[in-house]
Amino acid sequence: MPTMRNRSIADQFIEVLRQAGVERIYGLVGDSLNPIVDVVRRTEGIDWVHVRNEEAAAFAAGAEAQLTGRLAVCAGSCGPGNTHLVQGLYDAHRSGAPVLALASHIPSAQVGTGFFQETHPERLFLECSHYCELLSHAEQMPRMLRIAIQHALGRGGVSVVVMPGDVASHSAPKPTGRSALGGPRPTVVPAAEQVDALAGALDSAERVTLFCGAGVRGAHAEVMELAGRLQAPVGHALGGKEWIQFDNPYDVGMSGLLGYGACHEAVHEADLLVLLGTDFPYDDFLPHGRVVQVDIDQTKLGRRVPIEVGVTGDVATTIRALLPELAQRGDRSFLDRMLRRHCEILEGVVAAYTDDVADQVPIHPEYVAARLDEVAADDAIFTVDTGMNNVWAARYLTPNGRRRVIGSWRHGTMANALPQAVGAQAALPDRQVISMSGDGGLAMLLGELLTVRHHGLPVKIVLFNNASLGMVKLEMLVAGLPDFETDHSPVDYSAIARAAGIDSIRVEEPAGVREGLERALATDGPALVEVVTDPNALSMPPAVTAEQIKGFALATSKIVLDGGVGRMIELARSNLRNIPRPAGTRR
Ligand SMILES: Cc1ncc(C[n+]2csc(CCOP(=O)(O)OP(=O)(O)O)c2C)c(N)n1
Repeated sequence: MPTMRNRSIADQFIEVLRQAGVERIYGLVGDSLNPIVDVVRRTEGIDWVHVRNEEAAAFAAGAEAQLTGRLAVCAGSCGPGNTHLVQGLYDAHRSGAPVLALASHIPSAQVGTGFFQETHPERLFLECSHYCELLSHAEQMPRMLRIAIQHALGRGGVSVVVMPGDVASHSAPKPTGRSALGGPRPTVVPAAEQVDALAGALDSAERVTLFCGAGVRGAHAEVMELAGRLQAPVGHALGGKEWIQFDNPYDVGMSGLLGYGACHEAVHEADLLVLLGTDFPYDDFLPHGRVVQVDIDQTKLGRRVPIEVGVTGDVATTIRALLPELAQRGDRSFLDRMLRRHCEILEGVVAAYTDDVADQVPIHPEYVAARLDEVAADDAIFTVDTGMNNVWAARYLTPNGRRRVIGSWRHGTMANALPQAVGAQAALPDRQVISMSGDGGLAMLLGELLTVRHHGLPVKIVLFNNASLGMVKLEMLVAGLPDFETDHSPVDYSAIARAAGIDSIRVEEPAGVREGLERALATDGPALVEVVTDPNALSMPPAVTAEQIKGFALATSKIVLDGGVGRMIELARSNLRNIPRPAGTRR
């Protein structure tokens, strides 16, 4: 270890990160970053995860932060190394993931001269960070780095420290010392008058529906109690699924473009909709009647539709404060109608799905997703590519409170799944990590196969290879456009992965799907299962406008307008069995 006297800013930087519990930095070494990388080389307890594109570094850090709740770090060298970070940082920031990005910079004496590789990182990252500052003077350390860390952890999102390579090599004029971080995020207790107002609104409504987003994390018991008290159906946005769609006798599925089941109806037929911890952006899917909202962040209140009451508070605490003010309702007619409707919808599509697809070639992607759900571990972590995989994950992955499912839900960028799997597996080496990749997504950051192999990360990649940008094909069809430039010539990705040193299987017949997945999941190291899937297996949103149908019909008459909903049907059926039956009546 260097003595106190010759400690550099780079040494100090890494020491502060270690104090904050950081165990790895995702990035690509080079020029201005080298002083930092050299300290990582010499320091116990912190590793360098060598990615092939800095975009992947930011995705990986974002995944680690989302899954662990702790600070995760990525780094890019000056200029192009920085600009590559942008996509992943947008994703991390919009997901509220506490990520620190070290944006290395050109020599400080050259700033403003149009120097080789010059960008202005402190402008570049402004929109995808809570904090983005230039560390141009050694005296700013270690304070500036600690401020950046506090912003990432405290506000939930990205902080960027921009540091010219020469500053990293300076000796540190100040001792590093120690400074405490803020600890876990605080509970936000709602104001009593807001809770009263919410109780008043609920009392005055006959039919209430709860609609849940990612903010219901940790509030499962409370939401169930509230739903039981109000006899209210519970729907969710994609972000809420993993926290609420299990052990849920009130489940009516999901709303939105990828939605299914009776959620849309329950949301629209309620005379009061309760938004719980959701910033669901598709206001077209929200009713314009009476809405109340609970969110930990006041800036989210009323930003999608006008609300009658807004409560700033965390969901569990708010519901606990609310329950004593609510009487138990006896009338379950609305709830039961919605549960029946939900089951009916699922029964309809499941029949279509199970009858056809077990023998269908090319393989129906929903068949793959359903098998994957069956064979994956109870505490598997799924990372899901943007594209049709969003639909398959939303409809087929059965949450249980232990599994995790992350994707680019808010930024909606392609190619997220594999690098997110890298971060998930690096941070949680004992968990089964499954990347649900599209062929477009995989191709976009294909080099990350090499990262997986290089670090021996036992990530399992399930590739839905439909030789098409399937989601865009669907968009074009819905808009009444013939699909154009969406299809690619076929590629054998299993051969590419094999050449990279990854165990690979290519599956072309439905009969091989389950076995292929099981074999891959049983592999010790990384494995890829490439399933050749049907590019025309499309999925329709639950509420389709006449315009959209017209477009769809214009474009093609052969598209299947269904969406099988695998094991969600089991929950729907068992919830139906819970409906109390007056003697002598049939369900
Ligand atoms: C970086 C980026 N470019 C373009 C898009 C628009 N887009 C959304 S989904 C998609 C197609 C994804 O194709 P693929 O990964 O093959 O998955 P599929 O939908 O076929 O399952 C595209 C082009 C995007 N979301 N992100």
